[in-house]
Amino acid sequence: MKAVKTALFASLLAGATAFAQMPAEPQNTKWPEFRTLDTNGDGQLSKDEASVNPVVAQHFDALDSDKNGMLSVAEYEKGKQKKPTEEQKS
Ligand SMILES: [Ca+2]
Ligand SMILES: [Ca+2]
Repeated sequence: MKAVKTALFASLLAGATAFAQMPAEPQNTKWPEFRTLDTNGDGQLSKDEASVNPVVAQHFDALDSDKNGMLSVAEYEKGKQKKPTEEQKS
């Protein structure tokens, strides 16, 4: 009887550990709100500001359509609206 209880406890513990390791929101963290990244609040994303998010940093040059080295809200929103499938096509 004791062995059964121990096995049950072990499986509960394993289940709890697996649950704790699950990421909370795997998709929605890819493109955070613009103002979250715009740490100095000037309405533009510099490369330094974008570098905190690997996905945004990766697309920075492609999104900077006027090539001024900064992302405006409009430029950033274009990237945000991109679907992963569309990124693979282009
Ligand atoms: Ca800024
Ligand atoms: Ca720009």
